[in-house]
Amino acid sequence: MTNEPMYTIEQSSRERAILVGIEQAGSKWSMESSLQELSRLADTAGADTVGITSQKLTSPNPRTFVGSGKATQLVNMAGELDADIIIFDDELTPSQQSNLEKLVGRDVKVIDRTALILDIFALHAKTREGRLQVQLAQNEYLYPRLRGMWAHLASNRMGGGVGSRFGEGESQLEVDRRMVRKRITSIRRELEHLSRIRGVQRESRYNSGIFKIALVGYTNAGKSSLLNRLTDSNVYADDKLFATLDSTTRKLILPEGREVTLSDTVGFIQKLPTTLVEAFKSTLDEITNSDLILHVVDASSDSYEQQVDAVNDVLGQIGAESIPKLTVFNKCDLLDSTAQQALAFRNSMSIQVSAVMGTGIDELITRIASAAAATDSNMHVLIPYSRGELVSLAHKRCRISNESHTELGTSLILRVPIGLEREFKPFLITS
Ligand SMILES: Nc1nc2c(ncn2[C@@H]2O[C@H](COP(=O)(O)OP(=O)(O)OP(=O)(O)O)[C@@H](O)[C@H]2O)c(=O)[nH]1
Ligand SMILES: [Mg+2]
Repeated sequence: MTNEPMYTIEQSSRERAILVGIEQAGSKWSMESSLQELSRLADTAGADTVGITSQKLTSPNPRTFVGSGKATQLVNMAGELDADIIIFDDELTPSQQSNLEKLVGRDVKVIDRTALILDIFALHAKTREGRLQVQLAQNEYLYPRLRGMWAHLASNRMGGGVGSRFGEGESQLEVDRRMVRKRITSIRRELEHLSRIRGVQRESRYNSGIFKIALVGYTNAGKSSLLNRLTDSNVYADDKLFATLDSTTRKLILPEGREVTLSDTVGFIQKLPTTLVEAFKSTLDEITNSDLILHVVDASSDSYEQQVDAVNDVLGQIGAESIPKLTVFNKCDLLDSTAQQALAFRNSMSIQVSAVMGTGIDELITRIASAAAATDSNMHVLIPYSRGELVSLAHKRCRISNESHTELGTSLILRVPIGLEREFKPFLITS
């Protein structure tokens, strides 16, 4: 199932990271699981976690995020552990980041979860559109931080590695506010152009009456693996966060012969930077324009409920909350039968599968077929023999319950997807 990795990070170039978490009352996520996830993000970006520290706070310190005592402790820790980078689990304000950098000294970078996620996106973006979307988000993030970052670059401390893949291919000269604004405007313009092209492609798919399904879910839930399993494809799937950035669409032929499309999409994560959600609007349109969302959930994760909430939050942000949704619990091969039963009991409308083992896939396909049929309308048409292509279209895209040949043409009783109704309307038998 797993292809060759799309990139490799040499062990020798891996960095040593210290993670910093804040325990805040009322948070849905436990600090431990959030930090565990941060460590996986760091790993994906090319840094090994060598130390973790945390603090209980009601609100962050405006100067250094953590308290001043903790900040001093962090400086010492960085020295003792020979750290290259300190990663905060929450977003730092530009001034907190710059104060912390001053404190910690020359050789250590200070970044936050957002910068780390942007970094991974930069590493994984493959298409022109994907790269531009990441660059847009990076520039938006960079803009208020320019002063601190500029001092950073000028003193040549960010020699590369995690958190420094900003402004790919840009000269130092460009790194000032005016240039960043200009860059943002020009990226936006190009993205709008690409988005229009994508819109036209989507429109033609809509007109073709194809039922569109989007695989949506928390990063690493198994969306790409499920796409591969359902469509016998070989898209990149890996035990890395954000393995997929660009959406891939594949055809799925249902047992009745009808074609639908299945799109793999970028994974979500808690505290997903809003700059990324905005920048990825066009890619996320793949979700908002779908007829059915398969919400893929990693049932083996201890935090699956929080992950479901995080995904639903983003779906709300992009205006996709009203699209019909089917929850697909994946990785059920990793659960024992008691856990499987409990899951089914608590989520009666959902379905359990294993993309890797292939269990539950037939049932999933049946559920997809009924969801696709639910939006269709019943028609009885008589297609003249001169319009044979319409009969072929019906076989490809509709569900036919009766087909007979008369003197005047082919008589079909069928369920027609909304997008195709106008093709068949002229041939309706009204009696
Ligand atoms: N045990 C088990 N592992 C699975 C299953 N489905 C996927 N995986 C593994 O989970 C990891 C992530 O799978 P992907 O398909 O890349 O997940 P994704 O949702 O596309 O992740 P991103 O693109 O990174 O957001 C891979 O190592 C898969 O082999 C499953 O049903 N069972
Ligand atoms: Mg994927």
